[in-house]
Amino acid sequence: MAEDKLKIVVFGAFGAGKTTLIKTLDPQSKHVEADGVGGSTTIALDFGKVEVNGRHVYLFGTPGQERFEFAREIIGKGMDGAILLVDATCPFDEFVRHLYDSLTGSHIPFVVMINKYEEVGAQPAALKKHMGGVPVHTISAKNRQVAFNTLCTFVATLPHGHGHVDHTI
Ligand SMILES: Nc1nc2c(ncn2[C@@H]2O[C@H](COP(=O)(O)OP(=O)(O)OP(=O)(O)O)[C@@H](O)[C@H]2O)c(=O)[nH]1
Ligand SMILES: [Mg+2]
Repeated sequence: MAEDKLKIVVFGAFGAGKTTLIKTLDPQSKHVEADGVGGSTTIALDFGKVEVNGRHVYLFGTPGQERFEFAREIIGKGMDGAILLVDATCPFDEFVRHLYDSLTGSHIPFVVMINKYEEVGAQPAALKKHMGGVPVHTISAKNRQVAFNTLCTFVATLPHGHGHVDHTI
């Protein structure tokens, strides 16, 4: 019987915490980043693996900078599910709206995770008003238990037996 494999792609604006989330979920994860102002930024992708209730979840993180749209398109191919990570300290701007609308239009199952809820100025309730009909969870990408439990809840909603991910990864 084929193993149950899931490709889940993390989308979100620049600095939302996508790389942090994947590092927290898989400390062995790999990251292609460049030094930027005030820290590093993803310029290609993040890649991590985690087991959720016996299912092999392959996590791909995308770059958040707008100019990397082509990378998001490539990384998103064949995904079984997506996470839209939104920074609770930032407004729901045009770019986040674009990511949200793209996922809604794709018919790929996705979940919204509002990150950095513990930060000063976090406004998760204001963000939630912009999103309807999709599960929204409030997390901290630095808190493994919260992040993992939220991922488990999402994975449990995904159908079995896809196996899109290539064995060579
Ligand atoms: N307080 C707080 N800071 C966080 C959290 N998650 C991420 N950060 C910080 O936010 C900054 C950006 O995090 P990254 O994980 O690099 O964000 P990213 O979404 O991968 O960014 P790009 O790759 O540039 O799109 C870093 O300084 C992180 O330490 C969180 O849950 N709480
Ligand atoms: Mg990143």
